[in-house]
Amino acid sequence: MVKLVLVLGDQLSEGLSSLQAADASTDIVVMAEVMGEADYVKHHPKKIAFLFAAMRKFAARLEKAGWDVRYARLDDPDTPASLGEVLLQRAEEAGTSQIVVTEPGEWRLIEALQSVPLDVEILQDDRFIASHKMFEDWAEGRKALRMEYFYREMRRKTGLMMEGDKPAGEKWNFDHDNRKPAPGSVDYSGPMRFQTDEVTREVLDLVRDRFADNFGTVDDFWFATDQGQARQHLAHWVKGGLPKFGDFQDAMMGDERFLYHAIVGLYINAGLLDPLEVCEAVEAAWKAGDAPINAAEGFIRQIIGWREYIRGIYFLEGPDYTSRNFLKHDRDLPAFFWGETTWMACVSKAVEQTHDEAYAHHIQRLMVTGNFALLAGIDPHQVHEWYLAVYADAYEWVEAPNVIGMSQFADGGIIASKPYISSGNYIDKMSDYCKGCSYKVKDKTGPDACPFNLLYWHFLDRHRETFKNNHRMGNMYRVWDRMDEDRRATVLREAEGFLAKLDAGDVV
Ligand code: FAD
Ligand code: DLZ
Ligand code: SF4
Repeated sequence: MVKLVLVLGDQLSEGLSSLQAADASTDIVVMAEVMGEADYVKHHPKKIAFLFAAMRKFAARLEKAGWDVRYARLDDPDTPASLGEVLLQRAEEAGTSQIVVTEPGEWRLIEALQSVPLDVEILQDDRFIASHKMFEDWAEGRKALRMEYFYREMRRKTGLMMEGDKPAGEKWNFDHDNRKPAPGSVDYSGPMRFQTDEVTREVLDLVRDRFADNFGTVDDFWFATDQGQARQHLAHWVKGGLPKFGDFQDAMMGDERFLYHAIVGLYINAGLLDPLEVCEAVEAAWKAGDAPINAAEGFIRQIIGWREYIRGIYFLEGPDYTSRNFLKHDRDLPAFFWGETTWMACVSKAVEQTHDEAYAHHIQRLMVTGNFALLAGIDPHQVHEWYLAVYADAYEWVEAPNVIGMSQFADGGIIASKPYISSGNYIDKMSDYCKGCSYKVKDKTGPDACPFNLLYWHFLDRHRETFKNNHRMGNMYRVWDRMDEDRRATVLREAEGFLAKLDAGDVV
């Protein structure tokens, strides 16, 4: 019987397990732009445009390679609303009930496909280095699932930056060298920007027309939309950005949205770049003496360490992960996350850049917007839906553990051994935001006090019972307890005042 191979929007890889399991001379590839995937959260228009353009180009490439591809476009009135309905429609047309698909990256979609009344075979996604089994075996019996130990296994498994069974440079981790504050200027021109081609232009018109109300814009669209372009971008970054990637990985600058970051997450996650090919390019640059060891190791750790570990946690923890709320936070996401005015320059800059680019780098996500949401006690599910919607690289398998786990501590400490919180001091040290802010980062109390300063202590105080025995937080509590009582009362009162304004919808 003919098989239908369902290829999802983030499965644009020729080596995909479902394609390998099918026969180009008899089987049929099904791809579809459907409203059900495009609006279950209000994705950023650039993310939708990127995926649709890349899907259309990938479909054309498969056709060129001899596949019979049945591609449904969003603007075709016959296109159903969900992928399940598309499968039923195509199965009837082809007179088959056999479906093969590589495992989707979201429980929601896995469950939806499992409930389609056809013979749906779900294959492992072997574009990842660690299979579910490997991660489960590694996790089995461990008290704490710390990324660092998993990462070492991945170094051994891939052989990346290994000298025999020892890590290159005699250290597994060069993070110590990777914490420099914002540089005076950036000597890298940023990600490679591509002219829009005909396919992309058509998609941009469609997205402008159908997703006009979503947060974000398609203006100045520059993403790569096929494998060839993504590879050109990678080579450009390895040459210009990688050498200083490590040094300034944690830095933030108002006028430098990309600094030395790779901007490869969206391409890898959609399947246009293979994670190992990216790491091998970085390793080769280091071996050739074109990039220092702290940059190469730091980057490879993000991909074979963090990325794989995060995925392992998502599938290990199961479908209820996104509804966890360990700290019982229940405040609504403030309107300034959707672009309304805030006087906090750091948040305003991070949100503005997210609106324009569907991108913010790791420290902006973790220590600005994520830090604020955690300190202010925002409902983690709302935070999760925001991150899933607004970033071009966001799919639940990777977004949820980063948000629910790493950023909001809503999983109770599976990923993070302590909450990632900071006062304004950290943001001031790592960025140039504070000098243009209406608040004063040096003010700990008073009308101009930086809200991060007030909320930091408020968070620690209100969660004392939960964290007082966390040995990594002992110092924070000692500093708080040493403050004089009046001052502590003032901080808490002013923090409450700030939160009350937030709840009232006042501009803060
Ligand atoms: P670079 O900074 O150049 O890093 C290189 C690559 O390493 C990334 O492209 C990515 O593939 C990988 N990587 C680094 N850190 C992580 C991580 N923690 N988890 C997974 N991969 C990692 N990443 C996503 O791909 N999708 C998301 O939806 C996402 N949401 C996040 C939400 C929060 C709150 C936080 C703190 C992090 C999130 N990340 C997410 C991780 C990280 O911020 C992005 O991968 C990175 O910013 C993408 O930009 P880049 O390609 O320029 O990465
Ligand atoms: C994110 C996304 C969007 C916006 N649209 C589509 C689509 O129309 N068709 C499709 O096959 N996939 C889309 N995707 C990606 C899926 O949502 C993705 O496969 C799941 O989130 C699992 O990672
Ligand atoms: Fe952000 Fe506070 Fe600095 Fe303003 S002063 S930019 S709110 S950290």
